[in-house]
Amino acid sequence: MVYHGRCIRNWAIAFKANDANLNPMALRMALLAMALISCACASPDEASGIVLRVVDGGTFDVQGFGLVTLADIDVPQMGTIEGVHAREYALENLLGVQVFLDIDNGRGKRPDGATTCIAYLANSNGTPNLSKNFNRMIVGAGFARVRDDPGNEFDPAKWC
Ligand SMILES: [Ca+2]
Repeated sequence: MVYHGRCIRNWAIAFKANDANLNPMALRMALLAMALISCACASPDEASGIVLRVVDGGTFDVQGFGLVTLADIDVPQMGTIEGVHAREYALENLLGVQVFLDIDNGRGKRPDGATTCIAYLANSNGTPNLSKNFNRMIVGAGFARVRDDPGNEFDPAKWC
């Protein structure tokens, strides 16, 4: 919830800076700044590690961190053909690669030991790639669907 507050403050600053000469170009720049700031408000650097094991399309093990469950998505269960396909998509994109995690800080681990997160893939230089939000990617690829859990700190409507 903290980063939402920071977003609002940053937006206010962006608008204030353009108050003096509000014209269509300035407005467009302000809107662009808002879009960029909105993406920057994610916290992809709370944890990072290599994915060692993929349990299913929405659950995997990260080296040095533990079990991750992806926030706000509904993934078909293993034992169904859809579940197998979702896991295959996760295997192709996650196994053996570095991920950056935005952790749901409001809750601890689930009873099964998994931590609710948004996972970002890495840029080629090893920094988090905010345009590669894996929660959004697996939905976009058709292997899962959005199911917002209002009890966590994330809002799928704001995914980059
Ligand atoms: Ca967080």
